Amino acid sequence: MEQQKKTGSAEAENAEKESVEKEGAGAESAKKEKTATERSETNQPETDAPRRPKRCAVINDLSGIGRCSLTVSMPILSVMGVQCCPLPTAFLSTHTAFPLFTIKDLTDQMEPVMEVWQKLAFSFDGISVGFLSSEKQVEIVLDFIRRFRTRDTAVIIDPVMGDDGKPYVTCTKELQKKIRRLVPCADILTPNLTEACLLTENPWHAGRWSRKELDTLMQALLDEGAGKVVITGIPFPGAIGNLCGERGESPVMLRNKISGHSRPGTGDVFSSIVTADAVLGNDFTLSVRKASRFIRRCIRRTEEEQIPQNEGVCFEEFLKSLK
Ligand code: PXL
Repeated sequence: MEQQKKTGSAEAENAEKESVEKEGAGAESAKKEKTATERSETNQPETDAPRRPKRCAVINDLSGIGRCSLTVSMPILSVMGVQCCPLPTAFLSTHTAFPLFTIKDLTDQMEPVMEVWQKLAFSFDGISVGFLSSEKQVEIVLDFIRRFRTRDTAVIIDPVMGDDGKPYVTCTKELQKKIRRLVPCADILTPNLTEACLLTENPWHAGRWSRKELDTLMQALLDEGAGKVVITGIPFPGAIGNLCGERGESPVMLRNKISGHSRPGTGDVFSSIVTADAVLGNDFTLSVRKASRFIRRCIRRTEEEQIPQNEGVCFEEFLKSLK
């Protein structure tokens, strides 16, 4: 116990030194972002990291109603055996697709929380990023990744920007532009089709997408520096496709039969499963299959129960199947 305490305080001291050094190095932030493959070698994992359950920082909003973001990530990561450490970006009554919502932006809380986590020398096996409510939050996320990423950290970016060809009401043009800066940091990037278009400035259209159009979107995202990419929610007659890509390899289309209408929050369910699997070191393609099958089951049950569209998918009774 005593030994652990000593180790802990030595780590905290080191972390504190590093945070002071970082403050002095203001020019660092102006440098080009490291790509996913240019991992930081300066941040060392905690000495007890191998003995504890895997731990993931989840930077996302907390919406009281609507089954999205943290209310989805927390149970899914937990049931899959990964500790979920929320860094909330905003607190909302209901997600932004409801006709009414309150939103309390939490940008001013994020840096102090990050400081405390670093001073206490916590390390993360995963960093997952979702809904951001201000441009400043993108800078904070970049700083978070710079401080906490080690060679062994999986960084999963879900660029939550819009759906059905339209940006979400809180995602301004400026914020969309800023979120693009996160692409090179992603070991795994999980845009839907709308977000893939917004990130690459390609036009979105309704209906069928040719394989050539999809491969162009995929290549543009890989060229921007993402390690692995899955473009979700690609429409096929009677099915939904997810295009998985990785540098130097031909993209693979995985299709799953449609079980009902798409709903808010399914992207969050998807990215949470992919996040937990990445942190656990599980195969990416298998994880994408697992996530889309899980969502299909949830949508089917949600429709049977006639749950309103905006309330997302009732995943609760199926959580155990992710164990
Ligand atoms: O599921 C994406 C999402 C996350 N968070 C908030 C949202 C949405 C989509 O509408 O409004 C607050």
